[in-house]
Amino acid sequence: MRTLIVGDVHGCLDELKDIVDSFGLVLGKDRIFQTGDMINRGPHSLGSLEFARECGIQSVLGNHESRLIQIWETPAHARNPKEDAFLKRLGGNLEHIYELVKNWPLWIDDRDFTLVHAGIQPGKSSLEDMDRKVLLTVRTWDGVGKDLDSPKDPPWFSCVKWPRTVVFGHWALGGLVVQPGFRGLDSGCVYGKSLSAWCPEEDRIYQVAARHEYSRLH
Ligand SMILES: [Mn+2]
Repeated sequence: MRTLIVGDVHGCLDELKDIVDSFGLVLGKDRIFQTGDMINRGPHSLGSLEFARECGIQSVLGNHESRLIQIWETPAHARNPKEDAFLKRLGGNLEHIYELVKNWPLWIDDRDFTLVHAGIQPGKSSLEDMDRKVLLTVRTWDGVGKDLDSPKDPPWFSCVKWPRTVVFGHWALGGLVVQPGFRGLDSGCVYGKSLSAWCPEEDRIYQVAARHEYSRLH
């Protein structure tokens, strides 16, 4: 049995298939996880979710899935234009997408790793005590958790001690992170860079090139 944890897919179905192939996933034997943000920005949100279900991929919730859930649960007449635009970008079948992501957990705590979308909260020793917004969106740590993305502050993972390897995504600009105790797997596939994954048993990074620049990094 091997394990593969795949970074932020963002609708890049072809690259998701490529990385599963390059790993040589054995269905029914190997385990496969994903860092969240499976949907949006790229071309195949629903296709990626359906493929993920076929392969038994277990995902944590990303900020994009969390936003979809929040908007979908808002009555249509109460949605603002930004929220409507967000739904439109997902390309239809929204009820189906919603059903597929609504029960994803905020974290998966395994014997060998802790999987979260963005990061874990410095100063807390229990995942239950952490702020949902931090788990879903943190990049940098200002000491209190007010500004979670300031270039003046250090990355959250330089402020954290954790008993297992923390595996996360969400920071395409920061790129792949391979440090003792931390694996950051968002290497910007949807921005035309690459899709990355980590196998804990082999301690090996798998990577496939993006076939296109689907979205602009800003
Ligand atoms: Mn994200």
